[in-house]
Amino acid sequence: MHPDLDTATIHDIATALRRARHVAVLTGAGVSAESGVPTFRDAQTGLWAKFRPEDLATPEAFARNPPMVWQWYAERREAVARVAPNPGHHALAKLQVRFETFTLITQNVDGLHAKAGNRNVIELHGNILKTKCFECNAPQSPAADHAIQPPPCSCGKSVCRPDVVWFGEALPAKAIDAAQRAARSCDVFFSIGTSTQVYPAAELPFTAKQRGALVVEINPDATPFTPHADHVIRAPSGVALPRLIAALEG
Ligand code: BV8
Repeated sequence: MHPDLDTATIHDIATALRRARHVAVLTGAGVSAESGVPTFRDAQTGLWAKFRPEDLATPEAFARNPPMVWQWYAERREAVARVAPNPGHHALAKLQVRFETFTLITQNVDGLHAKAGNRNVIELHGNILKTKCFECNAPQSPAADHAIQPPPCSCGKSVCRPDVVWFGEALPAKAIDAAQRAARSCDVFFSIGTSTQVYPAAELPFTAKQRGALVVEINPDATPFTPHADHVIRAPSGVALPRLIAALEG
């Protein structure tokens, strides 16, 4: 058993879940770490070692050097296509079917929650496997062999870009509205595998807490939200979530 997995905490959370009608979950890059997807805080490697993600994931970076940003995403897309959901993802898929209302909100762009079987995932920051027009935002499906240059868009006005939300760009209105509604109305809110530093997503656990939800943070490290959490599980999500499911089923 993981040294930081406190049985009493797991028991208390399971008891609260048995009474809950609406459970909401916010996930960050940490949930995909055990699938081998580097988190945003992990040091960049290889060609990208000299860049910070925040400097590449912007419309300005893409406009300045489309091939460079396109290649960064092409490499990440290839890496994501090779990985599989981990026990943390599978536990969240099991959790979804146990409640009257279950809202899964993710900052991740890797599509792993859907791959694990979760339905109606709210992708706040888009999906790296999808492409759209840089100019008119129309969905595009470029030929897979465009690894070096961003392909031209069918509209003929611009080139393709990854269908993700870059820093400085607004989140999809429907996604952030649904996420904020869930944070305001849920009984239990989980904040899992996020450094709680990227806004407006990072506001969600605070909103849930203010509106009276029981808020649980699952993260091996502390975050700015930690002091506000009702329960903190200092363990990897791939260990903590299956343990929580076992306690619920037990
Ligand atoms: C916007 C897609 C406005 C791209 C990403 C206040 C309000 C509003 C905005 C701001 C604000 N303050 C600052 C801003 C601007 C900015 C921002 O928040 N900057 C930060 C750096 C301060 N926000 C924005 O620009 C947003 N846009 O607000 O626009 C606007 C409004 C109207 C009109 C125009 C504009 C857009 C933000 C979205 C950026 N896009 N991703 C891509 O992926 O390439 S964000 C990116 O960071 C990823 O999505 C990532 O998921 C996300 C957050 O990071 P985390 O998920 O938390 O990951 P991180 O690596 O940080 O941490 C991992 C955690 O996991 C760690 O805590 C670690 O301990 C833990 N962990 C590790 N292993 C495990 C684990 N946990 C559990 N188990 C494990 N095994």
